[in-house]
Amino acid sequence: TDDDLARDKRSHPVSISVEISSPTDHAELAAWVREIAELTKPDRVEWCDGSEVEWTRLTNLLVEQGTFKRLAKRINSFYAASDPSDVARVEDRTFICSERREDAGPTNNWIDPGEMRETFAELFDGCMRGRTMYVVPFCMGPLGGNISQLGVEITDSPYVVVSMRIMTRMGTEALRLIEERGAARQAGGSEGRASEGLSKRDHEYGAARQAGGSEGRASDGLSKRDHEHGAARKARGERHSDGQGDFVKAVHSVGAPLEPGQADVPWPCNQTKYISHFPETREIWSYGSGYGGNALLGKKCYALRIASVMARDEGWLAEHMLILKLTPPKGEARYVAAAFPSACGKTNLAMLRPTIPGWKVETIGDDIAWMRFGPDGRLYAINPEAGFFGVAPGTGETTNANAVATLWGNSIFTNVALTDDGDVWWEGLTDEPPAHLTDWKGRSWTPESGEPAAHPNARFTTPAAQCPTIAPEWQDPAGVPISAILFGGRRATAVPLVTESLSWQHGIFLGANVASEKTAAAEGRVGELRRDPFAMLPFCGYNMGDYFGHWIEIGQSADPAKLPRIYYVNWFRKDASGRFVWPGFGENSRVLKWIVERLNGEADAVASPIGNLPARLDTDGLDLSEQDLELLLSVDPEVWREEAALIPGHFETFGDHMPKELWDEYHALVKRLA
Ligand code: GTP
Ligand code: SPV
Ligand code: MN
Repeated sequence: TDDDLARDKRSHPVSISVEISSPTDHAELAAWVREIAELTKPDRVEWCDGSEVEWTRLTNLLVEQGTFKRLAKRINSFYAASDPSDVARVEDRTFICSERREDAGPTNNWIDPGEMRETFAELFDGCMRGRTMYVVPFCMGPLGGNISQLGVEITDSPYVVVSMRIMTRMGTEALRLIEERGAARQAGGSEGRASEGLSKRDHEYGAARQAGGSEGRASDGLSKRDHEHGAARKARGERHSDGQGDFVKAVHSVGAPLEPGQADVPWPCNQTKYISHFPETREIWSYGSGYGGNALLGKKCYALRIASVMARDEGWLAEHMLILKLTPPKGEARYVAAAFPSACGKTNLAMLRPTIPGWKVETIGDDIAWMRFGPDGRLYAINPEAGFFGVAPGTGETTNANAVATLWGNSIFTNVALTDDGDVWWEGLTDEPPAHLTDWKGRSWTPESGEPAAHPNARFTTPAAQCPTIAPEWQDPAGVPISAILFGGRRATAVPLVTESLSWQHGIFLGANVASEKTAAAEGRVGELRRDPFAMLPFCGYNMGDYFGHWIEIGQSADPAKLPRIYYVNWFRKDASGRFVWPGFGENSRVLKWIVERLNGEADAVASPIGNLPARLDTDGLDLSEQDLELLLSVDPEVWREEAALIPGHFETFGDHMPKELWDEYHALVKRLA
């Protein structure tokens, strides 16, 4: 607790000096590591190289400490049970510490950056005492790729280090890239970096935006945004010239210093938690939690919250999206990106096994997509991650056999249940549970126990390369060209199985209105409906109204014929008895088929007030009644007038940051519904 911490500090007013030998010639990096070590006062500092030797040493250490149990049944794999209070992202402890409150926007928690830094100066003072401080250089995206980005996470958690080794390109090679960037900057000033990191398309985009700004759009608030972008770009340029821009700085501590001789616990953490982001200086500071999204800082903190800000300033997109490759029986492969809120089916869709003959789905990514325009004017996406941090419950042979096959080894399982013979189990892995288990809280469990054996947000951490359906091009640094973007969420009512947007702008409108029933991926009440625009509510690093505007500008700067088409899907429609009407999972391939056929001009649609619906869906061999199909593919205008009536309240939250274009779409919808 805070009290303990305060007491702790009083009894140790010393500044422990740590021997830090830096294996890097990047002066700013070395200085920063020293600075953090002086603040946090660990017993040791270790630079991580990402090697197998290191992995073996750290996993052995984790087994010794009781954090990991080695699984007898899976090669090189481990079970971990977290502290029962540290099982999910903590959205109410997640902060965007922008200089101006307005830049965090109404959907983010904001703390003044100066105030936050003062708090951290206290909290982090001595917080790694008795522990090892690990320095983890990492690359998000294929090593050396143009869309890829670099970072360094400092952490006192070996669980985080070994997880980062699965989830990112971590270690020596990433460090070399940071050093190369530093050397290039010193040789060529800040221009070296600019031409390296930004494509020609970006420059055109910037120019188009400036031209647009002077074309008399001043009245609609866009010019204000443009000025802000300009200022941010300038600030970024300045940072680059002093070496601060070579990598994103991420500091993590579980917040549990150890007294000399004090025994550690299997899952150290602190009741006080802060997951804080400094968008202007591209920094992340995380305190008190060891859980994935709070502690693996390359993932949501960097690849979405910080990267969304970088993307805004540089004319690209950082999104909470899976990427899949879809090959029809005849014809060319298409790449699809899809944004669904946490625990709403991204991993499952990314690894889907089609039930329709001749169709093939391959996986590029399951959670995050970074997208930039390529030289041909199309939008190209990479998966910035190297592993999957997936929801375990509900993952089984019948739902996601490819995920199950990925998990054969080299994986970490957190908050699942343990079988008596040294394997893992969770609800949905098999139809019948084993007769006896140890549940995620370490208690003896039988099917009569009346509680799930695994936590509903239990997760596996596993290398993407092990996925049997991983696409050969998943590590292509240039990315893959996206043909369609899907939005969706859990909606028991109102929302059809699939809707095609009428235009890019209308597609943005659909994305801005995503609403979903809450899941266990974040702390809070499960089942409650909440708006989750673009599935980015917990992940957008700046004002969400500006974020909508950024998406609109992206479209306005592009050739409309080359933009992906936008769809809205809902696998979660329920009937009056509460049963899912759509079988989902592999059967979702039928919806993907309709989408591809639409892109190819081969399938018909019927107009509805909310968008285009399938004139016919391939349901051959599917056990689906006429009534069910009608429910899935129809729009009830009465229900939708009620849905529409909720939109102004949602949009008004964003005040004058809300783009006028989306209000236009709202009025057009109301007209179509009248
Ligand atoms: P995050 O990792 O939190 O971002 O989640 P995600 O979007 O990747 O969700 P995931 O694919 O892990 O699915 C979460 C839960 O939804 C699992 O329990 C799945 O079994 C369930 N689910 C996924 N797809 C479907 C579907 O098509 N129909 C139904 N009924 N459930 C699904
Ligand atoms: C999510 O919650 O969307 C996840 C898991 O993918 S976490 O990495 O914890 O954010
Ligand atoms: Mn996610």
